[in-house]
Parts: sequence; structure tokens; C-alpha cells
Amino acid sequence: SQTERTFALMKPESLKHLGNIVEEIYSRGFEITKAKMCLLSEAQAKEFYKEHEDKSFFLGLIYRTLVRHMSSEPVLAMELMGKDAIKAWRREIGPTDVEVAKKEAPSSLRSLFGINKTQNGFHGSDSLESAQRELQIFFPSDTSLGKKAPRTSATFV
Ligand code: YYY
Ligand code: MG
Repeated sequence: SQTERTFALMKPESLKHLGNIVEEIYSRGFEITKAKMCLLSEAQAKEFYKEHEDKSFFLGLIYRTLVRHMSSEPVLAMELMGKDAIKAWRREIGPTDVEVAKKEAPSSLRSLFGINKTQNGFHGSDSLESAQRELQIFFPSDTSLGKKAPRTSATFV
């Protein structure tokens, strides 16, 4: 086990619980090392979920609903740091379907704050490769080092 970073995202429906969720994140052993509120375009939401683009994902219907949902209202993108953070964060958010989460993982974040299978409150990277890809999308490496002023790394939106 090692300290690592993962990409986490609060979907639109969980922003109203931001305060409680931030407390949960720390009490479950993570640190928030980066955070950025974004309003995604549909194209950006598609790029983010592009792993699901070719799979049938119920003939694209779920995919389109998901993309529309993710670009409908702001989301909070985060880099989390912790022990085995990638796996640990997936465990803390719980099963994709909120109904399943409520039954099988009642203390998971999706059980506590999610609404349904699509509006399930959270995203978490599912592998090291996904974490690197997703962190790079939302928090691209700073290409203008050497300047004194703090700046946002926002080039995604
Ligand atoms: O990784 P995770 O978010 O738990 O699930 P994925 O299978 O990667 O699906 C991504 C996203 O798509 C999920 O969080 C909600 C939505 N979704 C859906 O609305 N209906 C499904 N039957 C499956 C997934
Ligand atoms: Mg996934």
C-alpha cells in the first residue's frame, strides 16, 4: 500500500451537500490536493466518458443521458491523495447504482448522497491509467512555470 493520487468528481446533484461531503472525504482518510468547479460542455463530458462511447451502453441512450447530465450544471473536480487512493476512493463511493449501494454498502457516499444510477453523485477513477488521464484533463500540467502569481490550471473549461 502506498500514498497515491486519484481523480474524484462531485456530480451536479452532490454540490448542494458540498460541506458534508468535504468532511466525509477527510474523515475517510483523503486529502483534497486540488479542486476546481467546472461547467462542462457536451464535448468535454463526452471526452471525459469516452471509454463508454463505443460500448453499446444500451445503444447509446444511457451515454447520451449521462453526457447531458454531466454538462447540465457545474461539477466539482478534485485530486485526492491518500493510501491506495484509487481503490480506496472507489470503495468509499460504492456501487454505481444507488439502489444497490443502499443495500450492499449503506455507508458509501453514493448510498448517502446519490439519487439514482445516473445521478449517483460521484465519479472515481477505476485504474492508475484512468486517474492519470482524468487528472490531466481537469488539471493539466502548468506550462508557464517561473511566474510569481498563483494561477488556476483551468484550461479545460
Ligand atoms: O465507474 P462508475 O461511475 O461506477 O460506472 P461506469 O460503469 O463507469 O458508468 C459511468 C457512469 O454512467 C455512471 O457513474 C452512471 C452512468 N450509468 C448509468 O447512468 N446507467 C448505467 N446502467 C450505467 C452507468
Ligand atoms: Mg467508470
